[in-house]
Amino acid sequence: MNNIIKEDTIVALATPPGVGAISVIRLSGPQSFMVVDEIFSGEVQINRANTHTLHYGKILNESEIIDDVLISVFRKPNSYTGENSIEISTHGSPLVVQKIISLLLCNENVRAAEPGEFTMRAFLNNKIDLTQAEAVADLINSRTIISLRGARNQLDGLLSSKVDELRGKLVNISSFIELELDFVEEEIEFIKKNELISKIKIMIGEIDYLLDSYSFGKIIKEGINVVIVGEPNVGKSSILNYMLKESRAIVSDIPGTTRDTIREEVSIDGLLLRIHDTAGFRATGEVIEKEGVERSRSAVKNADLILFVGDVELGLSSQVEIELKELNTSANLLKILNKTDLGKKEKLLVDFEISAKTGEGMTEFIHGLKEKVLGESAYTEKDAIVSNLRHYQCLERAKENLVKAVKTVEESFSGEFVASDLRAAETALAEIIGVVTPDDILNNIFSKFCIGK
Ligand SMILES: Nc1nc2c(ncn2[C@@H]2O[C@H](COP(=O)(O)OP(=O)(O)OP(=O)(O)O)[C@@H](O)[C@H]2O)c(=O)[nH]1
Ligand SMILES: [Mg+2]
Repeated sequence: MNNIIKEDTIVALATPPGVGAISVIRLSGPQSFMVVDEIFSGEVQINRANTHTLHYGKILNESEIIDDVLISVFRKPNSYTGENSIEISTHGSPLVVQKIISLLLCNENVRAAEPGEFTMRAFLNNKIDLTQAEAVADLINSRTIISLRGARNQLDGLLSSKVDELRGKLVNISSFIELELDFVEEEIEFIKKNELISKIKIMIGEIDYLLDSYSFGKIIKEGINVVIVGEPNVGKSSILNYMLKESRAIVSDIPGTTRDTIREEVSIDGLLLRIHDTAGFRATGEVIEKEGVERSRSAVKNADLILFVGDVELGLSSQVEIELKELNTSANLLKILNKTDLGKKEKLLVDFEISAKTGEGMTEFIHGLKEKVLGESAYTEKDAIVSNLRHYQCLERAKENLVKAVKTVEESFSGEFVASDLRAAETALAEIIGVVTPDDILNNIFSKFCIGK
């Protein structure tokens, strides 16, 4: 695909489909200007227009006016894709857009863009590296300010420059080994064994730091699953409603009000929480309630954080505790005592005491929840962090090869083997930024984009 791709001129709607104030149709490729000239009537011929200029005119189907438009001209290499590129701003009507795109597609030099193809071209034309291309998708899909910042930093090259720095160090170490291989007859030692080992170990440490950032990176990018469990009537749904600031789930004093699992999203200081209010685990013979309990169990299995709720009357149910143990979850757990407004009956060991009714203790609880999720993490979204599984796996491979290299040096110091381990580590790092990335991986990455990006 990659060889032909750059010869074609591609077109797609760049704004969301549907009615809006304005829609933008984007073209990229060598024929962009010529193709648009065939259906555009304005004061200037687009093919002669300067880069970064804007032109008013009409799109015509023979003599019929389809719409008045504004055309932005980007000449290569100064465009998003690095190719000649056009953006047509039309009135935001799906019919107008459809008509203009089909007019453009009538031209044999034009075809509809594949998902992510504009960004893929930007990558293939070296406008951005692979981590930056991936950050474009993350940025578009960001749902909270923190995840947006993380994607923005990756787009600005924070991760790329860290990986580049590591590659530089690796090349530097490798060059000593290669030199020794060249002068093997003379038996000249260019680097001491200990020094070599310590240099590689420092690199392993730096890679470990990046690997460790993955859980934080994943949390800020994807958010977490929070599951509320506890006996009937302790106030699980009331807690959900409080956090959402709306009356989402039915609350009543009848035990067993919530029978299904309810899932809602809320952002707390930029951290995305998917909160699941459940039916809990009460023993029941009734078929709908049974299903509800099954759903509670499966929510717990996918939980990152469990809110185990009790109230001042019942305390924390030992039955629920047993259920949670049986489910063997690795999720974090916060124990919460609700309804403190009713007065405490006994002293209980819990993380937070709250009242979903009066709001007492809620600020501390929500703050504590955030602390629990982000932990004592030394990372912030401003650091070079790994939030993408592909990057994580490449780093792991780089590390494995470096560990192997250390072992080789320690055991035999056979130059060829060390060199080959270091090369494998370098390839793994290069794959992150896309210097050497197999086509199927590229296709996989870009196919997840939306069309028009
Ligand atoms: N006094 C007081 N009552 C509360 C508090 N939180 C909830 N309640 C009341 O407790 C009852 C049960 O609340 P829910 O939120 O429906 O409890 P639940 O755990 O979701 O119950 P089920 O869905 O039946 O399992 C309702 O009458 C609520 O008004 C609280 O902090 N203080
Ligand atoms: Mg409920």
